[in-house]
Amino acid sequence: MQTILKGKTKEVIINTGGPVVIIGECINPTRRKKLVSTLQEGSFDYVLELAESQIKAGADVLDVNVGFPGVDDVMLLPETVKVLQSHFDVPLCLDSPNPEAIEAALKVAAGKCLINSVNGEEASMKSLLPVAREYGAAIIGLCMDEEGITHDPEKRLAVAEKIISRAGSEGIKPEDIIIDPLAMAVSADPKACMVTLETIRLVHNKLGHNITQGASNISFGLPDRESLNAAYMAMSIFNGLTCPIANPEKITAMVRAADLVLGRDDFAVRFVEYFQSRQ
Ligand code: THG
Repeated sequence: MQTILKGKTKEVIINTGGPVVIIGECINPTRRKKLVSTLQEGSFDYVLELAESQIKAGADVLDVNVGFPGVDDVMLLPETVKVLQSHFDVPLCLDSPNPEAIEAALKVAAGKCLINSVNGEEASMKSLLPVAREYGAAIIGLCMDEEGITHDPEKRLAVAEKIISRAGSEGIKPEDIIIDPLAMAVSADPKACMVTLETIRLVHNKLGHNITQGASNISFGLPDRESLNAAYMAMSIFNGLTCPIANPEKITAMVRAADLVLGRDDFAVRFVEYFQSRQ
């Protein structure tokens, strides 16, 4: 299955058979005070810096989250999208819990965006699926609903199936739905990673959809997050993860290595190119 996203002109194809597509996570106020302060001053310079450095480091798509307390992201998200698209051609992943901000951003965005995210709750599906359909956007479907986040992979699969079926009846094609099995902190729950890895395997084998997840979620509260994230990411890719949301500075080398190991990089062309670009 292929999910196609577009910037102004550039197409990015996410294929369930790989290679892995990287969604850069860094335009996000979590732990980035400078992003909040510069945006509060009305400056997009730092957003543009984050975009450029992530693209250089291997990001194929950029996640854009500008939500923080006291901000009106119904105004700020579309403004940020316009500024980013006037400088860069990569497709954007619009990351906001506010459906109005998502819609306002889609109104001004060129190409084909990814909505981050829709979940299995009635209110979420009802407000966002018609918007996705109207603007021709793809969606990320989170494996959670009114019952919360289950620890049973089969139940997470069932939530994914519910979102896919409901989206289908709203006129959204299966290939435009990327499933997020929900990566959670392993410090808080020793089984957290295994539940998600099994969900990835089930979604990949039974539904055949593209799969994303926040790559650094699992390591919250632990030292040496990079090693932990890399181990988890490699196993996730083997099970069917195709488009992680991650810091490209920290993940691209490992992703190129995983694609090579999995026979998706003939003669190690991309692996070597990336290595050389970092010298
Ligand atoms: N699924 C979906 N969307 C998501 C997430 C998900 N969006 C948000 C989040 N999870 C993914 N994005 C981030 C962004 C920033 C950080 C973590 C996840 C973060 N970064 C630290 C920093 O910048 O200091 C450290 C991370 C690092 O650089 O290694 O806190 O799960 N659909």
